[in-house]
Amino acid sequence: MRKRIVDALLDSGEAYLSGEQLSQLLGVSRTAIWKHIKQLKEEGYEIESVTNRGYKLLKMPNDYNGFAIERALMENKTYNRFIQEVHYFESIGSTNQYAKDIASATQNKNCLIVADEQTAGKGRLGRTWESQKGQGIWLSLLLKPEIAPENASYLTQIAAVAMAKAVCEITGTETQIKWPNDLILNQRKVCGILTELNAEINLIHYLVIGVGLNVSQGAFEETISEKAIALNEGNASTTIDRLKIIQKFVEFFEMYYNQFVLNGTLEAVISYARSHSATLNKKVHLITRDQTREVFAKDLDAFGRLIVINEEEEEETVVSGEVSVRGLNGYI
Ligand code: BT5
Repeated sequence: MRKRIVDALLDSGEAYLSGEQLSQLLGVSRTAIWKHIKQLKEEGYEIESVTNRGYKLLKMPNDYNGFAIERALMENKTYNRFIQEVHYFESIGSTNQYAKDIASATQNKNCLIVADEQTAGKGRLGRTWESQKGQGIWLSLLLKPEIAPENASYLTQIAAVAMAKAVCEITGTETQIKWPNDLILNQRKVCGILTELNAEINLIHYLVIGVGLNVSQGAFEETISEKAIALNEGNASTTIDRLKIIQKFVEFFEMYYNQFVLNGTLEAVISYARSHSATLNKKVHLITRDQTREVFAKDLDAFGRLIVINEEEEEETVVSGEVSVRGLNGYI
């Protein structure tokens, strides 16, 4: 609908189009038109509204916008409408929070939420995620998979591998995966993933996978400047097409998601995660909620769980937690 409104405004050029005219043209109520116009403004369209005259489009947003993202997804050769709705914001608190807010209203649709800036980006465990305007890809997938809640963390691995592969394909840059959810470039964090789940004991209501990828930051806030990096590695003259990365990310994610949700296999994902791991074959600090232990990271099992050799020289399988390779204060 919003695309049709934009087309109508473009056709009308310098002339104003009234709410009534738009409503007749598109067969929806004036209130619906008003709501779509409001959302278009949030997406960066400059639309003038004048009482008794109507609406006039003054300026389109930059190339990074909801329609451009939808168009890019449709260009995927293998794309089968995996994403049924794209929501784009020039600025928002957190795409994960927005995804949760709309979860019940979107029924069974898979949605992609993208923002050019987040003012309250979230990391795990209440941490914050720096998401400056125009500098990265800040997106969330809202999904309603029919899988057991305890398997939800596997989708985080799928997202990590899909993003690592997308980055590699579009920019040629190889990143490493720090178990379970970070992408690393030159020993620093270039991407983080936050998966949030709303479920009953054996039923997922919805799942939100938030991915933050630093693309072209010049400088990070001081507190993270030692451990964060962007794909352009601080070089302002390197241009990286965020749309193309999103397009490839969704393409890979859809492929692996279907392999897992429909056929129960994660083989290709785990094989990529193993060969691109920043964690395996190293002594690591394993950080769980109440303790930190030094263990040896031996392998990933068929579901991407971390197999470690513990202090008693016994093999142990770890489902969740964080690892630090260099030490408690080091980053990777
Ligand atoms: C994560 O948390 O790595 C998950 C980040 C998820 C961000 C996405 S963006 C789209 C979606 N909407 C959201 O609101 N969130 C998701 P964690 O492992 O807890 O790492 C957080 C820590 O990384 C912080 O405490 C900082 O030390 C560091 N950090 C913050 N911003 C960073 C950045 N842009 N790049 C690298 N490190 C960062």
